[in-house]
Amino acid sequence: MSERKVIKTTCKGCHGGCGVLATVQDGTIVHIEGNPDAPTRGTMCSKGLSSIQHINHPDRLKYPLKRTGKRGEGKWERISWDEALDTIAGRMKESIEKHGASSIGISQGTGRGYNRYTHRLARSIGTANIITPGYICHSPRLGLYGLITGYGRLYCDYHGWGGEYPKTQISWAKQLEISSADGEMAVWFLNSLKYVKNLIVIDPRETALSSRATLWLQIRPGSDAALALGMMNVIINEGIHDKEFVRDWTYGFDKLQERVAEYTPERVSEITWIPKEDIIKAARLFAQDTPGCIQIGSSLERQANCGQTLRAIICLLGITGNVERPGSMMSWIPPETGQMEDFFNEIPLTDEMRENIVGSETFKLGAARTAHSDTVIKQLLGDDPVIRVWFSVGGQQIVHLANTTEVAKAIGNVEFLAHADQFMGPMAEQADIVLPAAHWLEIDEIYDMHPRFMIEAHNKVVDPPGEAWADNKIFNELGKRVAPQYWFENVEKMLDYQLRKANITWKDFSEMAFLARTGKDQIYYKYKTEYWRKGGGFPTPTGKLELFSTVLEGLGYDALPYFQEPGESPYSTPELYKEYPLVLTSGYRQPFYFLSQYRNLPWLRSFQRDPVVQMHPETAEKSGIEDGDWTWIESPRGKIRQKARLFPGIHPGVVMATANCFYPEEPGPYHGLFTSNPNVLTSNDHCDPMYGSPDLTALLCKISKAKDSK
Ligand SMILES: Nc1nc2c(c(=O)[nH]1)N[C@H]1C(S)=C(S)[C@@H](COP(=O)(O)OP(=O)(O)OC[C@H]3O[C@@H](n4cnc5c(=O)[nH]c(N)nc54)[C@H](O)[C@@H]3O)O[C@H]1N2
Ligand SMILES: Nc1nc2c(c(=O)[nH]1)N[C@H]1C(S)=C(S)[C@@H](COP(=O)(O)OP(=O)(O)OC[C@H]3O[C@@H](n4cnc5c(=O)[nH]c(N)nc54)[C@H](O)[C@@H]3O)O[C@H]1N2
Ligand code: SF4
Ligand SMILES: [Mo]
Repeated sequence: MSERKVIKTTCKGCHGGCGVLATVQDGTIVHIEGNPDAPTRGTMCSKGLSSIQHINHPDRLKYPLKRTGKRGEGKWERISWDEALDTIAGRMKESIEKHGASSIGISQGTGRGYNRYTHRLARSIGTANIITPGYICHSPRLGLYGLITGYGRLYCDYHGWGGEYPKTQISWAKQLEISSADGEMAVWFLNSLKYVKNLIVIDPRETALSSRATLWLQIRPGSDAALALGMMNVIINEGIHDKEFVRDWTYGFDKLQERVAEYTPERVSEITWIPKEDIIKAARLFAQDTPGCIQIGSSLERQANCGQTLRAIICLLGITGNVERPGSMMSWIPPETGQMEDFFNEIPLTDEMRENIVGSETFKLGAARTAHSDTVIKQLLGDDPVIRVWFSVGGQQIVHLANTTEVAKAIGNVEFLAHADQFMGPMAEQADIVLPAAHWLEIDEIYDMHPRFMIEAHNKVVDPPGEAWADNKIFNELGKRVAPQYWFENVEKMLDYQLRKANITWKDFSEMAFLARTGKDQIYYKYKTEYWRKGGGFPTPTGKLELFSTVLEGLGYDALPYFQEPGESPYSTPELYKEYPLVLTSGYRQPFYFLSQYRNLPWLRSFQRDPVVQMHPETAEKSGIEDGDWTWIESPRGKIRQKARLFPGIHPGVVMATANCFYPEEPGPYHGLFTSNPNVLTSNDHCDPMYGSPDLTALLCKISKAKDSK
């Protein structure tokens, strides 16, 4: 038998991070399992474990392709990498000459470990028009945490390195055990539950976590800011806030006290549909059983009031002293390499780039470093769009943005679109050039999805199919053509450069598999040291944790948190509510899919063939819907079909649709994009004033039984 070799690597089948042992024989992977010595302790999920099926999938893109027919007609011709990259670079240069660098949009989907390349490519050519779903996923949290810590990354301290685990944990619109998202891994969180005293789940649906929680608050989607304000009302009125921390380290407590007085438990109960007693109980547990942390989920960021929701939650953390204390919210110090984000931050964002960001005049926080996607779309429907050349790597705006009908039309109007992916999905179908991208088992790369306390190595285990390239190679080779001074002779040199501060090379790191700063190497209570600021304090204009935000005030926003109804809701649009009597939310990550991915993998598809909409049995009965029926879900924008799943754990006034879905097996160019995707129903007209986030997870709908299936 020929030799078997075990290679250590890292999975990014989701936002990633599980350490992996991959066994290869004769250039083929024969086995995959978790690496017990990695920080993720050998755990892996179904998505990572299905990677052998993924890499060998017959539909993998293998060669660069050039469109030969009309856009979306599905006629392609194989071309060389040189022709593909020369064409893209040529179109970029032409557009820069005619319309300026801001006419180039660089896009990605959710983070897949290459965010730093998207940003570096953009900045290296002089544009900050980066189109990402960040403004509906994670960035609002980071931006608003940034008002406190200057840096913007606060994570739940699940690790116990400071001698304590969180005693009270709030899981707020989050299924961490499934989604492993946003800098955390399920395994760390699940381990911390051994030590937790109170687990509070805030979710309109019963979840795996709510069934074991001390308290489950079944909230109306989109009303979370009111809940946070109501909890603060209770805490401050009962005098159970952290008085010492508030006195010494916060700014604007009196003004906050005045503001939260408006949010009595009675009023908040009406707004949120949560019993008053439960609001009071949650407030008391969180304030009194400290330390505590709040794991925020991105459902809160896919709403047009997300900025103030997050501000309110942050103030709740502030008045309970749950920042930088062991077992509370921590901002981790990176390993010796420094933050991998330095790779793009070292190219300054100039005033010119900033001024030309699409949407920056309106959404002062959301479009401060990246473009506002919905404005990009609206402009593309008009005569004079800013974005002319769009370079897209992973991520399908056509699937993930609000109002699919408009988005599909807009993307069809882009002057020139190139897209790099592993498969031909609805976004790739719209492109002029398609580039084949490698899978994580086929690349050498430093993995740093979310800057945290560790970085990990993706080590190439097998060759990619055909001529597919690693994304980092695609960025580097395109970068060399458009802004050579910022790019590298080859990928290895580029990786060495990113590791230089730790005095190691890519070869060293590849063998190490990960580099982490853990335990005693982390510093708690940074505000009591000079870590952030000479003489101590928070890195804010006042040196304090700003409950009243001087930065927001300066930008012309309300400096104190408040609650605002979603654009469409039982209370903001009562007339519409008569016709559309249910609140619709979407998302609820499933363990076997990652957004639109993996529906083409037979094993994963077997867990849930069709997208399902969860509804309460009483709600279904009113419309004559039975479990398993195909069901119409309608909003003023359109209608889609999903299969009904009757679920007593969901609020009877709420339905939950599966998001980011199309049918890879259906014909192009859209692959069933309009059949079941909830974004056919969502609106891009009401957006959060700070971040520009539209209401993807809080709108109105009606349901009825569909006669036919798809
Ligand atoms: N397996 C898997 N993992 C994933 C993903 C995936 O598709 N599959 N997607 C990745 C991505 S991009 C992201 S952003 C993360 C998201 O990960 P999470 O933030 O955990 O996201 P969801 O599971 O969509 O939503 C969490 C919970 O929010 C609830 N919810 C919906 N609306 C509201 C509301 O208005 N208020 C409150 N309080 N709760 C609400 C839902 O019922 C759901 O149980 O997961 C990442 N990880
Ligand atoms: N209604 C509603 N809309 C939503 C959401 C919701 O919950 N409800 N969630 C929102 C959120 S949080 C997010 S983050 C977005 C996500 O939206 P996207 O990130 O755009 O997700 P996908 O549509 O799955 O597109 C991902 C694409 O990247 C490709 N891909 C995967 N890995 C790689 C890789 O390593 N390299 C390359 N080149 N390509 C790769 C996949 O094949 C796929 O085509 O959707 C948002 N839209
Ligand atoms: S949780 Fe994410 S990183 Fe871990 S095995 Fe699953 S897909 Fe891979
Ligand atoms: Mo996301």
